Amino acid sequence: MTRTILVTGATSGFGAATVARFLAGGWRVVATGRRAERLQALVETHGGERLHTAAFDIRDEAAMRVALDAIPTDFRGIDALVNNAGLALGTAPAQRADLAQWRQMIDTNITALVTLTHALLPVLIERRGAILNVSSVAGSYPYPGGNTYGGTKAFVTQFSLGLRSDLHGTGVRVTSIEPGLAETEFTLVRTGGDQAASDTLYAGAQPITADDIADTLWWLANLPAHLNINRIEVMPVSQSFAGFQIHRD
Ligand code: NDP
Ligand code: 8X3
Repeated sequence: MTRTILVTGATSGFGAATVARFLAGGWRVVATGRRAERLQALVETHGGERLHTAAFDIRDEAAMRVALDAIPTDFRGIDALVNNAGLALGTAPAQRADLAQWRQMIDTNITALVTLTHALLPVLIERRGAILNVSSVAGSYPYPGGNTYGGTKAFVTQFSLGLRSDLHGTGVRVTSIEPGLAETEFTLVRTGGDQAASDTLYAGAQPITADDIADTLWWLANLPAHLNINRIEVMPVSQSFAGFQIHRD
């Protein structure tokens, strides 16, 4: 039986690679994001037989519900939800941060994620499906300028664990995927389009690729039905931990 996955944030980075991975593996895919031209490009690349796209801003609950209602019958039996759409905005310390950017991160990374999850829980329970939430190492390890972004990802991880608890006995799997340094459009978005800053961050570091995360999601979605990976933290070998900072008078 052909299985179906819904991937948010499918226009770029992890999401676009995940669409390609699951289509190559024979799944049906519902791909969402704001940039309609990027979604159209996915259809041109992969064909539309097993791919349905829906362009909407995930912060717009009404638009989300219209898009869900418009999913064609063949794609409605969703077996896996990849909550991937998200972003970091800015690296300023809290005392100099832009409140509008904080709100956008909360609206996208938290509010939209829980809204979509809530809407799809009935079908995911009916199909004993999987919820794969893209969190971040930023949810576990604080760093200067990570403030609200890290807070949103801590929420994603804890929400995932709470879902596991609530969904006990339903057969639904839930995983918090926590990547570290990964080269996508993430830093371009975070810096407001500073390509040089993005290139500098990743230069020589051999960061995680979008395909690495797509492969991880593929592995998670295809595990034997009796196994659940609660959390998975993924870093490039080039990234590790550093110490606390100490201020002295
Ligand atoms: P990209 O910027 O390449 O992709 C982000 C995706 O999110 C895009 O498809 C974008 O689509 C979508 N998105 C953002 N805002 C909205 C919105 N309001 N409505 C709908 N879609 C939206 O970054 P990544 O692929 O790296 O990021 C994917 C996820 O991975 C994010 O949740 C990010 O926080 C997380 N992550 C990233 C890491 C990294 O280092 N790259 C590490 C750890 C986690 P569009 O703009 O078309 O709407
Ligand atoms: C992205 C990873 O370390 O840039 O979530 O916050 S980090």
